[in-house]
Amino acid sequence: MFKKILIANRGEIAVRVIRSCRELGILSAAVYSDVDRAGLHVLSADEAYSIGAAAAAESYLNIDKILMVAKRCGADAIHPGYGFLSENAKFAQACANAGIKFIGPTAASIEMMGSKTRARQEMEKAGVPFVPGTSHGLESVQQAREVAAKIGYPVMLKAAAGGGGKGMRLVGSAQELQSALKAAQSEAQRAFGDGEVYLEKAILNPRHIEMQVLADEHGNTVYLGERECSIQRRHQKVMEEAPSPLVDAELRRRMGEVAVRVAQAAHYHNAGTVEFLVDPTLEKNFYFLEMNTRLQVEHTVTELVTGLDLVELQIRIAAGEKLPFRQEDILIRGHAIECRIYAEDADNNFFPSPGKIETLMTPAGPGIRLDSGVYAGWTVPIDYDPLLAKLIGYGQDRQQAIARLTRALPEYFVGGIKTNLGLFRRILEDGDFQSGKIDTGYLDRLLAAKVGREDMGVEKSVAAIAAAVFSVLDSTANQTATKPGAAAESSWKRTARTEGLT
Ligand code: MV4
Repeated sequence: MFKKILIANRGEIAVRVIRSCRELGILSAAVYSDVDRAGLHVLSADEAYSIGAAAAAESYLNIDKILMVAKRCGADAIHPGYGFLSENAKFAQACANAGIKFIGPTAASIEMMGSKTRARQEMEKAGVPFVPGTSHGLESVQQAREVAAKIGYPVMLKAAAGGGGKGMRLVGSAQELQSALKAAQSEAQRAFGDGEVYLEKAILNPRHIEMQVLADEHGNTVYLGERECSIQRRHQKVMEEAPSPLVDAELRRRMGEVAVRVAQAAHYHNAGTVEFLVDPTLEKNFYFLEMNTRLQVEHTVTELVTGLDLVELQIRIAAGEKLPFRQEDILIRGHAIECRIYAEDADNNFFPSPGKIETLMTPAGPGIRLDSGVYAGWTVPIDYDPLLAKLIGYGQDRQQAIARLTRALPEYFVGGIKTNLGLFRRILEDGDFQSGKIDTGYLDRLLAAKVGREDMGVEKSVAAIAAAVFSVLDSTANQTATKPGAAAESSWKRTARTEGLT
């Protein structure tokens, strides 16, 4: 087993990796940029090393600096977390060349999945169902027209080097195709330094469902069930759950077996995620979309419903151990829902809202897990992704997971900066969410339907005045906790007390 692992990341995921290191008796080494000197991951690790300026290119993306620190501190492995260098084939290769184990797949697997056209070619060979379209870059408008006419509009233009929704274009008709292709190609060139663009049939109102896989370095590959990831805004996931309300045991097995085939075709090892689009028809046709060759933000919901520690398993796999279970040993039990808590202003188009956290109160209790990267007094820097923490509710079924999150959210208070915490109550109370009617357009619809801010203000004031009047009229109001129907009344008083803190 490794003696020391360097974590090439920051925030909640660095803290998460440190926790598994500690459980395994492995020393952890953090790295930090100038603005992260007092970050929670720095305080949590056994050792910490400065790697440069705030700009990620100078620090968390600087391969040479990170490898230099790893050698200097005697780390025998590097965990890349997610984002930053986690899906950088050059970094994985540089680690291998330096004799330091990269906790993840090989550079070759990362490279194969990094090119979406290359991945489509390989998946076609492996007999994996994927969306109809081209598996090579488009050569001309003429060729694009021919393919689009054959598969039918609308079609989607995508950058081969893209992924996660960047550089994507929906094209409704042949007339739009020429200008859309030109724009997509130059955009891809600018964003990725690679203008290759391919074409797929567009699946309208799809669900985004992904399958977690684990593969050891001895040829064993298993799937750990799916995550429903349809609740997103501008390709940024907001809430994820496992299992998906849409997926039954049979569909899970079919998707899982395809995901394992994808991993095997990529000679994959370590933890990975196979993304699928599921069409909104009753047949629930599913199509391979891409494979993420890293640990994902939302791995937590899979951990809760499988009872496994994915980071521990990543480390064991990288150390050469065999998977300690077979497919038939993996059971999905209960239901988990993750809320991504971002430092952003929900009232101002979800604009990032960094700054100093003046007050912090955190939820706990039955079925609640909080993976956080912040503390009271910490200044959230503007330089990185604004994810502060992940609040995860777990229960024996979806209803209990919802009830626990609904209970825990008002226990959570972040003072001094804006967060999206208020959004989750709206989602949890929404009828469509509660009945599992969610697709990739769900959150945009919910936000479009929102009541104007001014109206909300009036409503709040009226309710607060009403609560005050009732509390005077009803002399038993101070015993509200045990009275039926007391929740609404006391919640206003609680709101008033909480807001008094700001
Ligand atoms: C699609 C699609 C419809 N048809 N491809 C967006 C993220 C990237 N991973 C792929 N994406 C999509 N690809 C075809 N052929 C719709 C999306 C899509 C989407 C996918 C997952 C989660 C949210 C999404 C929101 C809008 C569009």
